[in-house]
Amino acid sequence: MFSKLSDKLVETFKRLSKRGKLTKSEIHEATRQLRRILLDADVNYKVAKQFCKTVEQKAQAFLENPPLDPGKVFKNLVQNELTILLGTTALPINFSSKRSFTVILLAGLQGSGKTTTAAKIANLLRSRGRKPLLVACDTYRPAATQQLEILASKIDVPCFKEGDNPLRRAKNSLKFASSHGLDVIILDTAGRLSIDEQLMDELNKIKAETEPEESIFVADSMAGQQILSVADQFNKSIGLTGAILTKMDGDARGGAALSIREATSVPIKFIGTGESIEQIEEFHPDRISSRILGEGDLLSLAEKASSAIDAKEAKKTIKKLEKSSFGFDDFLKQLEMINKMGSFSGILKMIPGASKFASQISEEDYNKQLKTIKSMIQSMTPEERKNWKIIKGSRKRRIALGSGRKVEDVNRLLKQFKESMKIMGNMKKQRGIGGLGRMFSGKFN
Ligand SMILES: Nc1nc2c(ncn2[C@@H]2O[C@H](COP(=O)(O)OP(=O)(O)OP(=O)(O)O)[C@@H](O)[C@H]2O)c(=O)[nH]1
Ligand SMILES: [Mg+2]
Repeated sequence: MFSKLSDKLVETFKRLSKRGKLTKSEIHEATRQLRRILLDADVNYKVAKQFCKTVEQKAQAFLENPPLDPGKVFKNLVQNELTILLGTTALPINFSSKRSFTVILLAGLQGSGKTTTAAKIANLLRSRGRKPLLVACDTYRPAATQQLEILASKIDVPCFKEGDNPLRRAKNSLKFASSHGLDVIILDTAGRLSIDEQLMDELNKIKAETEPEESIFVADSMAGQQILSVADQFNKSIGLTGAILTKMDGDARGGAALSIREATSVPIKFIGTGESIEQIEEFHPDRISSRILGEGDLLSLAEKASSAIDAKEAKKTIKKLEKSSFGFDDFLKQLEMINKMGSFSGILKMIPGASKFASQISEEDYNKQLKTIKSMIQSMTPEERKNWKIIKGSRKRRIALGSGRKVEDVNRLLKQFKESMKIMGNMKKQRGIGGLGRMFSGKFN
């Protein structure tokens, strides 16, 4: 997400820092570069122009008292303006205080990710103690209801499909939720290839019938600039309370998505960062701008961790680390938790200072190393997995043979394991699992 944009910005600030002085022409040159970088990232032209104008004006205020590190000043300015551009503060879901349930209507073009996102939101809200109901309001595409049903059963959330048209289903779902004690109703509607009156008419009828607290536009961030005009039209026709940007994990330059708030005034509520159910994040403008400027985002990482990590398991791990009885079997469990948090490079990008490694360790390399490490652990006996200290001489040879590796590889695995134990031991007060990263620092050829 935004990796190119991020790299180029960081480079511009570095260059400015090296110059060591801030003059009118330096500011002008830097904002010119900034504009080019934003346009390259597909930020809307008007939005980029206004953004750079503001940054240039604010930077000029520093001319009277030139700062020691102009790059840093410029970076802070850009970061602040970026946060404002993205909406300043996070806007969480607005839950009803009047009814026993809250209705969330999801709308958008075909294939934008509505159905997937409906399930992701249901899963997220359920993990926070809500009782969601997913409602299949797409009766046009034969497999649409089934798609939502499959996702719903995966996350163990009820899926409602009573009624032969979208409006009836939406209407019936309110009664069903009331009588079953469900408190969030998520309406997954049908998409169209482009905006048409019939679609808007149907959405307006559903809205009138269900009075949703949230009417959210689901935007495919890979679709580029067109999402701005589509969002604008949805907003004008049905009135939106927010937008969700899906597929932010893709190669798309992402700038169009970043412009949506400024160009349409519709606040961004969530971003989708992958195909699996857990890959959704609440949108926090300050955290995203921090991530774009290469500063990492520990808060979001901590939230991801808390939803992926089983608190009981985490406590057990800390105890084991304290008693130095953490073994390879525990290590495998930790890896599973990390996998639940998303891609390895995605996690690295959220750690301040580690984002530069994200581009050094490719997802492919990571997966390859993971496979090698797993194959060696799988060749260990249960006893060895519990107590790695007994792995010596002939045991090492057996493990190497069993996994098709060399004894040096087993030695390396043990060495890395020992080092990561040390790091984790030091981090245990912060309950860190970061030490596991050490396991992937040396390559197995
Ligand atoms: N990589 C990635 N893929 C996503 C994300 N969200 C959705 N997808 C994929 O996008 C495709 C379309 O998703 P759906 O949820 O079926 O989209 P939809 O808007 O319901 O589509 P229609 O009902 O046909 O209008 C699927 O292959 C999803 O797995 C995301 O955040 N990242
Ligand atoms: Mg769908």
